[in-house]
Amino acid sequence: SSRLLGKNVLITGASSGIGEACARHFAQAGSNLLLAARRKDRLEKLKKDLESQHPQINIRTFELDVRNRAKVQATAATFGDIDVLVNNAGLVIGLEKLEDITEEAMDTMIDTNVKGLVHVTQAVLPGMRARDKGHIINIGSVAGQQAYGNGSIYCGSKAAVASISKALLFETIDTAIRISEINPGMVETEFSVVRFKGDKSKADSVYKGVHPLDGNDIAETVIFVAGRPEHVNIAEMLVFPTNQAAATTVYRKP
Ligand code: NDP
Ligand code: 8X3
Repeated sequence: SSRLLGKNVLITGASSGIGEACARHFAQAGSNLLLAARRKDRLEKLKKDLESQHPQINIRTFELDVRNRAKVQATAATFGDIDVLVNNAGLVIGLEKLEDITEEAMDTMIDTNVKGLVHVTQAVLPGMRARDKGHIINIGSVAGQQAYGNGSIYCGSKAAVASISKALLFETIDTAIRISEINPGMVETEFSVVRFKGDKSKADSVYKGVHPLDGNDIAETVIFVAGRPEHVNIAEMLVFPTNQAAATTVYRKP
């Protein structure tokens, strides 16, 4: 959409999967990019690639762990005006019963998916409010709407994202700021590789017999949501692969 031309778009978790795909799609739309993640080398590679394809846009990269509140605030001070924030950084660790989840895994999920999203939002929203302009797009999950066994903390973290998104609708009701939540179902990214700590065959088995979404499928919805006219806010979206009906209900071709 030409509405995205020249917009300054901050994407967290831009080094892989959905975030990387969003970077590619916003670049295609002529937006300037602020790309954040822990793996700076990946971001640099992506920046080089996108700059060669879209020489007119401005791309900056930020090595940023969203869990680090002080670093988020210090880094955000250098951002300038953000038009669109895509809160995408997130992860799941393991697939275990609640009583078997380690404190480290619990902290990693909550600190990243919930507190990290809040840190970045707190760093960016005041500027949007001052300019009465801006759009925050949170990547939630079907897991935030439907809990499943062995997913308690992850599902809870995404339910928190849903609640935070909804609360923000109220808190920005008298402004031109838009708050959107996109809830993907099964997307094949590095998500399952991270979940199973690098066990690629375990990760592959998640997608066996189904045609999952890929990062581009979600990036297309993000671009659609971001590209609506200013008086239109897509507050919520649930996006499944065709053969998915619920968080853990997918049809697998035998
Ligand atoms: P990937 O693992 O491919 O990407 C996750 C991204 O998050 C990476 O760029 C990673 O970058 C970044 N990230 C993780 N931890 C941090 C951190 N502490 N600080 C900054 N960045 C971080 O998975 P997806 O693309 O699938 O995940 C993106 C979002 O989509 C997540 O919020 C996930 O929960 C959500 N989602 C995914 C679904 C799926 O089936 N794949 C379904 C529904 C929602 P780096 O490691 O370089 O920091
Ligand atoms: C990711 C989808 O079902 O693996 O949010 O939790 S699921």
